[in-house]
Amino acid sequence: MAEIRIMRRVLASNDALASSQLEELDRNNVLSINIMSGPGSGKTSLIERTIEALGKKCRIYVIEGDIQSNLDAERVAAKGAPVTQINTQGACHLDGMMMASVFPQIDFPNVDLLLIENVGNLVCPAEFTLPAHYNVTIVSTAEGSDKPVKYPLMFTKSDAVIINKIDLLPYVNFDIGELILAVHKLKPEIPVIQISTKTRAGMDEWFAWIEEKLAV
Ligand SMILES: Nc1nc2c(ncn2[C@@H]2O[C@H](COP(=O)(O)OP(=O)(O)O)[C@@H](O)[C@H]2O)c(=O)[nH]1
Ligand SMILES: [Mg+2]
Repeated sequence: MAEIRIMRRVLASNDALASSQLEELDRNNVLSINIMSGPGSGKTSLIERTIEALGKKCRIYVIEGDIQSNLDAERVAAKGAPVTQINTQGACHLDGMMMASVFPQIDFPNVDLLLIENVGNLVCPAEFTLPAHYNVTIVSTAEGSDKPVKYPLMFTKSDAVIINKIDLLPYVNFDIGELILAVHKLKPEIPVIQISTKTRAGMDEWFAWIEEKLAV
């Protein structure tokens, strides 16, 4: 019981921190999007394509979360966007304390869009609120279409779901109808956007989704 109480307190203090960080973003007119998925679903690839498509229209800043390495930050930097890598040293999610360690270095008055790549994991990232206006979950076709049923919190916390790697549909057992049905059972109105970051199919729908949020 004591453990449950401590966990509740940890989550409550994280929520408070994230909401004060969100206020800082609001003061600076920064739209923040937290991108979550299992490892390898295409978070970094989505960020790379987004920088290519929107990098000239708006000032993008990226925070990369990984247990170890700078590999994703190097990929993002190669696309020309400023980026900070957070290594969580074993933690399976990003949280407000980790954001607090990098926020002071970011020149928010000169940022329009903050993209946060969470640690690849379908469980913990959903429990730790980040300073984000929107949460987006990616499922790739290679993972199977049962993920919303197995990991519901991730999907109920999301504002959009992306199905990536649709170029692989002929080769994998992935039922798009089943996935959409399961997602809508958890959250009826949520958009489900089908893309391939490889062939770029469907990417315009994703860019339009972001541009609509940027315009608000
Ligand atoms: N076939 C295919 N591969 C993809 C697609 N998107 C990403 N990948 C590949 O999937 C792997 C993992 O992608 P990455 O963006 O690093 O995923 P992350 O771990 O979620 O950041 C890489 O080898 C990508 O090239 C896609 O739409 N189709
Ligand atoms: Mg990545």
